[in-house]
Amino acid sequence: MITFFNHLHAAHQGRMEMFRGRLVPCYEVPNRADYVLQELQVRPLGAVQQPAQWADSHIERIHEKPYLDFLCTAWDRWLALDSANAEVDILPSVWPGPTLRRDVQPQNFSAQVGLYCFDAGTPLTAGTWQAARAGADCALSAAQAVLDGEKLSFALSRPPGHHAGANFYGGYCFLNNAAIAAEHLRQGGAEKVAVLDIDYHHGNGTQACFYDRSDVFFASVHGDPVTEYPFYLGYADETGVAAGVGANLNIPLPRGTDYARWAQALDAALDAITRYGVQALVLSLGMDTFEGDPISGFKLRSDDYFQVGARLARLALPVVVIFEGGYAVREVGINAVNLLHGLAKA
Ligand code: Q9C
Ligand code: ZN
Repeated sequence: MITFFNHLHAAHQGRMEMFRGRLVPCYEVPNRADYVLQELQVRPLGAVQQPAQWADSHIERIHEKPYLDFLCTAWDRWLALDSANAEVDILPSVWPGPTLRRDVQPQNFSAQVGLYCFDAGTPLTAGTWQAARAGADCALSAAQAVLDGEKLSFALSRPPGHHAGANFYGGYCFLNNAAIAAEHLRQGGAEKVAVLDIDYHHGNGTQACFYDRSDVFFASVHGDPVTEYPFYLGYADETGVAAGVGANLNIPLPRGTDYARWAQALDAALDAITRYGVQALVLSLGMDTFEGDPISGFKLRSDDYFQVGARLARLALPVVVIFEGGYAVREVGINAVNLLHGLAKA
């Protein structure tokens, strides 16, 4: 395995997120990635490298230009409004809900924040763009490694990506690293690829990126959106549109699901990927399925992740692993590295 890591991830350090009418400390913190790196040093799986610096054109294959322009200028515009804003992060307070227009971009800064951001839990901070951009470089380098013949690569970056879409952010995510990696595999010659998302939360952004495409199969096992974030996508009847009909598989599971039941759902997703017939896999690796996760509801234990990795290895596909969620910070490294060892050694 080859791992791509960039210290710039730590430049994204949200202070507070909105929860039940209060601002509470962010769950998506820099030491999440550092704990994984540390555990990879204890139980190594190959080289850890800095990513190459990739041109913006690779990111623009997934994200719209006006959205990227907003992201990379937002912090400076925020400071220009009031220099005291340096002490607080950007959160939206108004959104284009039903009957309101999304096809115009108001000049007002707060209005633009609400246009692009779909929740109040995703602070945009001084270093968000730099961290997210370096994360996309990790994803591109990891995809390139597989194109160059590696069996397994790992983009160890944050912020995560799977809730972000062509022109929106939310769920702690800004740039969709898994989608960027999948598209890079396609451009590099893989005719069909699959994205398998095993984060606790449905990867609404990734699904949206590929919903009308037959060349990228999206499969996700996640907490049932009827009770779990992101609530408004991730149901079993979402099977794709147009050319993408049959290329989207959602397996929602109830809060409280244990490993035995979760592993059945994983096997169903793996069978579907095998039947679809792809040349490479992108794994959106969220570790928030862990029983100790503070914001999630599945019951997987640390030892289970070895078996998860071994199950994934049965696909016998090259895999680009993208780090997503997982908020039990002290265990996130052990759990992620357990899975990677199961995958690499099987
Ligand atoms: N009080 C990822 O795992 N809301 N995103 C949680 C907690 C948002 C999770 C509310 C959860 C987003 C990548
Ligand atoms: Zn998650």
